[in-house]
Amino acid sequence: MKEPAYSAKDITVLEGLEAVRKRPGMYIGTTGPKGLHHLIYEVVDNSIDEALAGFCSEIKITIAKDDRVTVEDNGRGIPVDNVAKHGRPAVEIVLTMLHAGGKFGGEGYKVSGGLHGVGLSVVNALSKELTVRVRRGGAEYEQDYAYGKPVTSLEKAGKTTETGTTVSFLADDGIFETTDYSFETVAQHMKETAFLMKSLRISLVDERPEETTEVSYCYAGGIIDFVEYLNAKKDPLHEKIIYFERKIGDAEVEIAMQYNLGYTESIFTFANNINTQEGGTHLDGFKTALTRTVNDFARSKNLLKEKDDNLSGEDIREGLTTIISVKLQEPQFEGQTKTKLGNTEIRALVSGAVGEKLREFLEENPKETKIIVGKAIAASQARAAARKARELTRRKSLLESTSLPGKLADCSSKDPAFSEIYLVEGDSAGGSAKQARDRSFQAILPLKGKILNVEKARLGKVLGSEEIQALITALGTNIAEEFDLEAARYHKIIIMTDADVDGAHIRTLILTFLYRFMQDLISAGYVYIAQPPLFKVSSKKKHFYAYSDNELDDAIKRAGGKNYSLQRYKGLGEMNPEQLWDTTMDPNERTLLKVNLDDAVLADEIFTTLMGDKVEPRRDFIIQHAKDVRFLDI
Ligand code: 0RA
Repeated sequence: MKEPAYSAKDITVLEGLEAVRKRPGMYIGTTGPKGLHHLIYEVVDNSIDEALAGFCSEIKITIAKDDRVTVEDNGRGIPVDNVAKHGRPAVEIVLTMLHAGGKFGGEGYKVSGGLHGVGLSVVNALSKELTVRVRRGGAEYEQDYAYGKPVTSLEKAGKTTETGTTVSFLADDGIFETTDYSFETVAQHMKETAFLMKSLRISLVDERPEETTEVSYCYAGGIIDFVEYLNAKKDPLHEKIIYFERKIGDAEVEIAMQYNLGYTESIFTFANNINTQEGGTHLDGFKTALTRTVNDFARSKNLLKEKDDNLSGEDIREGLTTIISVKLQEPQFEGQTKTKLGNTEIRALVSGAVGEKLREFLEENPKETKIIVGKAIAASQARAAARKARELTRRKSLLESTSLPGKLADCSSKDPAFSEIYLVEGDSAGGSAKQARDRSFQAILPLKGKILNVEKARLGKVLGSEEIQALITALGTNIAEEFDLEAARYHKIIIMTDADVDGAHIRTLILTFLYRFMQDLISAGYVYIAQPPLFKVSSKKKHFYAYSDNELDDAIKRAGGKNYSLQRYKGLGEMNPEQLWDTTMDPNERTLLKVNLDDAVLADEIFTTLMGDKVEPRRDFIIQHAKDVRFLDI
């Protein structure tokens, strides 16, 4: 057992909580669903810090019928003795003073997570009610708060031999747009966290449905299990998952990797358990060292001849699934969404570890190595062939001197911020859309039915597809390594397909392409899904549209409830241009769903499941989500 070297005096206090209620966005980013979920993660992060310090092995989260969330851990318990400077118990300081807590006091935690690191006090400030229970030193203590302020003093509630902390809170519905937690979202986040925290058990109980739902995650293999899970729906190229770790001072890195038969690269990076979606120094260090190590090794073993070019990074990462997890004392988060790791010392830590340990692995596992290098060489040859093909088409297009695809009906605005493009299924709907649009800012690109499934094809074939070429030139950004967000010709890319199964399939194909080759377009929030109506209810001269089965009753009511006629739209083609404009394209009337990638791991899983070549998982997934047709769009 480690000696607790921490007491109330270590807790430093910075400022009060009024500011949080006045400007919640400053502290949790948003008061939408994302901010709401952040409350749970913030509380859990405190328990995780306790686990990182080596004192907590279990965390249990419960969502009650009234949306009250309880997070319980078996750590040391928040200290309850008085803080001299304030004459109040430490736990009260932690819950009422902004930035109070071990994280900022120097000693205390080794590593701290939390995207914003704002802590329990912010959760308290944004809760109508909050109760904290501490089990420590033989007793259980309890204190209640409302809107961040104590309503009772810390009281002894009984004896116990256990230790730990329980925080229950009821998010303030006067501040949050919604207090409806998504079980799936929380569960996915907790699963990922459990992978990153070897052997920590995280359970989630949802008491809201008629029948209580419970999931529990605990992975003895940590990120090795994570990679196994990510590759479960793919075909691994080698059995053994490559794993290594390295510590230097307070910083540590862990890497697990395994190749699969596919062509996509799935590398997920984390810093203090936070998914660094924008990458950063850990990812850079990994990529550089991977490319160098594999090339050096391949040459030293004569797998690459002297005259051969080096294998490119992209070639070497084809079909590679990797988790990189770093934990460090003072993470610097940069970038647009503050998910890019900036600490420069991490680059060398990671590249050093990869250089040394991967080389060792390659030396010691000739069978695996042969497969890995063979795969990279195959990728390189395919890429060379594709390049030749592309050069040919490029020359052709120079001769023709038309840079934009012929079937694009462009808009007159040249300002991307005000321009939108509709990607429309089929020529006939494309025709209606062209008539319906406001050409000053709306462009239309009709796409022929089912575009190529890029999940199952190599880059060369992808680029050979006419539809995809049209899409790339129209959007203007180029793809993959050459992708440039600044060059985007439109800041709204709207996928408009029929509201049926085929439409959903085509939408997924387009999304898969954007996800694999233009991911930043989605991260930037440029990609949307149009919502054409499913029904038209008409009475006398008025029309009412319904966009879901649920809305239909409402539309009928609004139409007077009697003497109405009902039309069910099977496709965009059944609407005349005016109707299409009114319901789906008019910025004042339409609803667009923004596609987001909040959870990169989940997104990867969805695309693999839906578009990969294993039938079984796809069927399971579709059955599981049958009622939830919008799962991609949340
Ligand atoms: C400050 C100091 C110590 C532990 C904690 C805070 C702590 C906070 C939370 C929040 C949720 N669960 C928690 N568990 C612990 C160190 C206490 C010691 O030295 O014994």
